[in-house]
Amino acid sequence: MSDRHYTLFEKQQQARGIDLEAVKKKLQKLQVETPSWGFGDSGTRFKVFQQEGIPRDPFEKLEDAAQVHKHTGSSPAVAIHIPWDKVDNYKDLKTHAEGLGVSIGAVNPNLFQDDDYKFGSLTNTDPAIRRKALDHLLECIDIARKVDSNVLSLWFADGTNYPGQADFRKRKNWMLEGLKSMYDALDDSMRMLIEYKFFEPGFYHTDFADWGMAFNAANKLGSQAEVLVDTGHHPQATNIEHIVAYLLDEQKLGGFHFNSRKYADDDLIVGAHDPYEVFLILQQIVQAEEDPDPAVRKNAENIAYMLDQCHNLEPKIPAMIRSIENVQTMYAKACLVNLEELRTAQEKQDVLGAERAIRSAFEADVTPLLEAFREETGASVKPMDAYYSSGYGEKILSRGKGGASW
Ligand code: PSV
Ligand code: MN
Ligand code: MN
Repeated sequence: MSDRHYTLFEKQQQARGIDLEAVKKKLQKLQVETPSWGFGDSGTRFKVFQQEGIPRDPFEKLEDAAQVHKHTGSSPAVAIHIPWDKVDNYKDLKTHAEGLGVSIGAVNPNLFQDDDYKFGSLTNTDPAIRRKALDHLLECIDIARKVDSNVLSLWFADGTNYPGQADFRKRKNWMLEGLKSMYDALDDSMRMLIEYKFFEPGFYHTDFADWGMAFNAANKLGSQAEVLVDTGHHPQATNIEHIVAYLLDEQKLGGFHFNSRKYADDDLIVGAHDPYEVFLILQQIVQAEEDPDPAVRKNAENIAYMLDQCHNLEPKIPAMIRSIENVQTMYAKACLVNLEELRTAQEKQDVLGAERAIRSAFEADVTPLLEAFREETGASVKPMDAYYSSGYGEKILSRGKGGASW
């Protein structure tokens, strides 16, 4: 992209009342964590496809994640999943990450892959299994301390398949009791993010079925508990940006798991199917970043942005690069909304004027801005091309097939 393109774009945006230098500062703060499990082999209920060159252990997963950050400049942390990323010495893992120019982000406990959790983890009728689940959560807090992470990211597969299978209210209370014990063990700097999902693997009910349930639990627990919005975990047509605005206003928006879903929890590349939805979510955040209320601004600035994706067919590293670029692109567009114009239209109840304020930003081509931004910050101007010509993808083929799963 030539300077000429950027200069022209800057002029056009100035004419709309947008200062691109301010947008670049905002882009600099947007950091999106990649999931370690997104670099491993993955598949569907029907088959896990093995790709060549998949990392064989958590150390190699970090190496691949570091490539994403090297080219995008915007994904400096990697979420880990325990026990998928279990190692003998977590300090070694942390040091390895640092040597690669990344850090370890959210620690995700796994309460769904043990036979004991077949009928629930923290919600199990058996107190010994509830205790085992709690012990795992406490172990994850300890791991978070060792890797210097302050985010515990919780997704529960707990749920049922049939009416009458379990007592909803007993489970609700067991869940809260377990979470309370976990909450009490958190360091002051830590926060726990509670994810919700309306179905799967339980198809009749799940114990955190929607944001309201996660929000209620987070409120009962205290200020270190917040809600995590996974974009793939809603029924079709849910207005996710409304949920996001609501949580921001309550200062309970902890973070995101970005991905794209067409039908269910598809975990596909974020923005692949509905970039407008991603844009509208991020626009709510940009608006909150400028809110007159400092508490709302503080929440907007402390959001943990993470990807939660599995690339079953496509090569993993470029898919992650594409995902980070997609979030960045939608965020840059969201920053182009003239908030004054939007507010004025809203005040005047000018429906079409307000919609135009939103839509005109979405329709802008932000390529000149992103390329200038990447050049100035030392990232690759064209991250995907740079990765493909780096030779890294060929180099890792020597790992062969049969790497780590998830
Ligand atoms: C399962 O639905 C899931 O995709 C959740 O979104 C979790 O965040 C993720 O797996 C990792 O445990
Ligand atoms: Mn998730
Ligand atoms: Mn999911």
